[in-house]
Amino acid sequence: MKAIFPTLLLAGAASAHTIFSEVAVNGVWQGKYTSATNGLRLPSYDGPVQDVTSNDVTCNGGVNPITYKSNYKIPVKAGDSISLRWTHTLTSTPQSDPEDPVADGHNGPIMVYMAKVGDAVTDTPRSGWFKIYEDGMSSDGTWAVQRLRANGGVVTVKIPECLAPGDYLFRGELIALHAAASYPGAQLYMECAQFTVTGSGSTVPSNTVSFPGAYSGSDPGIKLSIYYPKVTNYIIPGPRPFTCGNNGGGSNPTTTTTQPPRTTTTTRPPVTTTTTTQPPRTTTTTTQPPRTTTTTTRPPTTGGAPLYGQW
Ligand SMILES: [Cu+2]
Repeated sequence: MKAIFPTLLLAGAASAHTIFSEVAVNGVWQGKYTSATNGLRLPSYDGPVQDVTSNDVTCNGGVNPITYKSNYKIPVKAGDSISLRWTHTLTSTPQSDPEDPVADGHNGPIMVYMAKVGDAVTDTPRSGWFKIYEDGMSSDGTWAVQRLRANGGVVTVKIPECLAPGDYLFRGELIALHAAASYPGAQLYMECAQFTVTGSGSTVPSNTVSFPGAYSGSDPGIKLSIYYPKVTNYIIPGPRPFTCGNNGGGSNPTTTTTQPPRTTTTTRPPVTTTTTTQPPRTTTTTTQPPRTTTTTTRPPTTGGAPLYGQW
């Protein structure tokens, strides 16, 4: 929070938080906070959780008490497409509030986790969480949160097709890193949706983490300055996403074992693309000077008017 950009932080950080406040299944929105069948556990206050060791990181609550608790489980099928809508407050819209879905400058990653439970309405599991989606910083330096803002607060993910039927909690998480240079500083925003998954899959991912437990205050993705030096290779916290057919089965890797594959996977497409098609490579080279220019322009930007609206 220390005033590298005092004006902007005062304008943006005091109350400009966010809530994962609505779910859609295959494009059909399930209802806002006033709906008893929205399947969500919602706080009325949009504040963050900053202590990553707190029980609040599971499904919020505690510092942001859950005031709207649905007793409904949203029926979904393995393979369905699920949209998450973040809003600045429970009542805001992008039309009514410039800080909806979240204030400009609350940059950071967006992740989705699931955990199989006995009863999605009553259980709040600490363990058994597997990640199904993550978006951090892309190679052009833009953040998941910027993409979220550009998309009206909506992120869409897919329920893994191989998942075994049953009740699951579905945990959407956005981390704002504008004040993450010291710990606690990163702002974690998470809510849980209650699902009953149907389908013919049989996989219960075994490569799971706990909340709390998945993150530590010293994680490079939790404690970092995103301003200086400018982040170029953001490391998203937690495990890499579960994918069907890869590590789907029984006795499988821990978080540590899974991480190398991720690097390999991430690296492969670029290599293949570059090797196979040389024109694209030229395109890439052409694109790089502009990027450098952008970087050079940023410091002045932060001092004065937000040229790109990113701070
Ligand atoms: Cu905030």
